[in-house]
Amino acid sequence: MRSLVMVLGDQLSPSLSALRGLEPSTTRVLLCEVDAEARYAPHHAQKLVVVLAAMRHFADWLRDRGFQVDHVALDDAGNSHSLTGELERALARHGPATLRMTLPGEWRVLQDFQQWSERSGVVIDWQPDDHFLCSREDFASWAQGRRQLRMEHFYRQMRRQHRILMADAEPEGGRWNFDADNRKALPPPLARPPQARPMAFAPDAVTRQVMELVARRFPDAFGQLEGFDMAVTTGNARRALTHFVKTALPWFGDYQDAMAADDGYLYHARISVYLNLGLLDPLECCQAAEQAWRDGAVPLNAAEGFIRQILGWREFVRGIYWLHMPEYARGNALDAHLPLPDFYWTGRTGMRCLARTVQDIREQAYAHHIQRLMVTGNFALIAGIEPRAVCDWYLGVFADAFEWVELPNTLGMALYGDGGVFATKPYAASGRYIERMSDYCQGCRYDPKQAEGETACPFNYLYWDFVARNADRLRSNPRMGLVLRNLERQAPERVQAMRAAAQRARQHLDAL
Ligand code: DLZ
Ligand code: SF4
Repeated sequence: MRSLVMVLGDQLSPSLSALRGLEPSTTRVLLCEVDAEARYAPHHAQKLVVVLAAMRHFADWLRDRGFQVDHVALDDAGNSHSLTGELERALARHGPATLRMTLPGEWRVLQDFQQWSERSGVVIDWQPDDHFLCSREDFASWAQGRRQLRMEHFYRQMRRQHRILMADAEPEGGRWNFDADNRKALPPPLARPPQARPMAFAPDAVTRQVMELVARRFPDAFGQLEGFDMAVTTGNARRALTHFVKTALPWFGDYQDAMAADDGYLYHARISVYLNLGLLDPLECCQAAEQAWRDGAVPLNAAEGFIRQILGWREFVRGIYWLHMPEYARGNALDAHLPLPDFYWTGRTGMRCLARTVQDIREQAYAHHIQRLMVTGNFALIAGIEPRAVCDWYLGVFADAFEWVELPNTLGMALYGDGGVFATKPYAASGRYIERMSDYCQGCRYDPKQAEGETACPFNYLYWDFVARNADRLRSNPRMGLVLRNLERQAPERVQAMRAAAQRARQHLDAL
């Protein structure tokens, strides 16, 4: 046997760089299920299932193509339960001439392998991480010399470079970004376009076995295991993409920022988990949306909005992550120190927006970006929860969360913990935003129009307390000028009352 290739749990691509050009019959591929990866974050039971089931299917796919495969299962006797421990055991078993890997997505994992390589003297032939369209090096050169890194500028370059939604040198439709069209409030149920749930897949035999394993080995894992319906193969992930383009993409743009108490998906795709595991390729997703627009099946604001998430945001957050790690993870620019309330796990709170969102997450290991940014993220920001605790939660509870995407989005965008590397201002909002964009407030114990008194919406007084608490820090930011002036225009007694309510609430967040 000539080559050993180690494939990690989020590298499950048929076109993986580490496998390219190798002769299957003389290549052994190592995949291993280990406790260290299952336990480094408080993973949702369904996240464990999707990763492990997709790994097992990928091992079968490789065998069918003639590769020799070592798949180490969680229950295997002798499993050392760490990635480098399993690599060492495989090297001892096979003594290969070369060892190849695709660069990992997470800094922590790369660090472990590099330290192991130095200690052991074994050279790893690293291949580029081709789950992304922009390499780390290309992002670093784009970023060099720029004072502020703006997604919009990066995105335009990516559109040009990959020729997506372009009419020669100009963007299709004459604009790069149709975001202004993509903030429609949610219509009442009967006036909504037809419900378009992501394609659901009944667990196959491999997945059912993994579900049984997860139930047995991780009985205390967060979230509900029943109801698991994600794709675990590239074939099914592609079916889910096609289904999304047909059934939901036409409305994805319009209602991208809307939230519904009875529908945790609305017109979102739920393909992020497939992309991040390597089951789908980012370019094929962008091309599918572009083709649907060229065929006249979806409006341009929908196709562009969807493409921007993948070609723009996804690549940009990953670029920021590698540019700033490891210091990035320690950011706490707003000096926030409260512990994470228990209701982030239990959903037990009178705040209906939060209770419903946590319920969605418990049931499906998913919430869409506005729930993540403006409900769970916004609350943590304005209440002043410690970024580390919030980041651990985000990393665990969402099936699509890996640190390269989770950290910039949570610490940077939602919590402003990086002091403005990622976002131009804190994404803080009062209950009025949630009221406008959702139907959560109907039937909530609190009143989104009140900022004082027994039934005042906590988002309102926490928001004004957040602005007042951080006024000195935010004064130098021109984008905060209007908000600070609005604070100063309010009667001092009203501000005082809201701040007192916020202080009381912040001592007992779980009582809300
Ligand atoms: C997330 C995850 C889990 C739960 N389990 C495994 C595993 O058992 N084996 C493995 O190779 N990878 C797993 N992963 C994904 C890794 O954590 C992932 O490769 C790193 O996060 C690098 O991005
Ligand atoms: Fe959330 Fe406030 Fe609306 Fe209740 S009233 S659902 S707490 S925003």
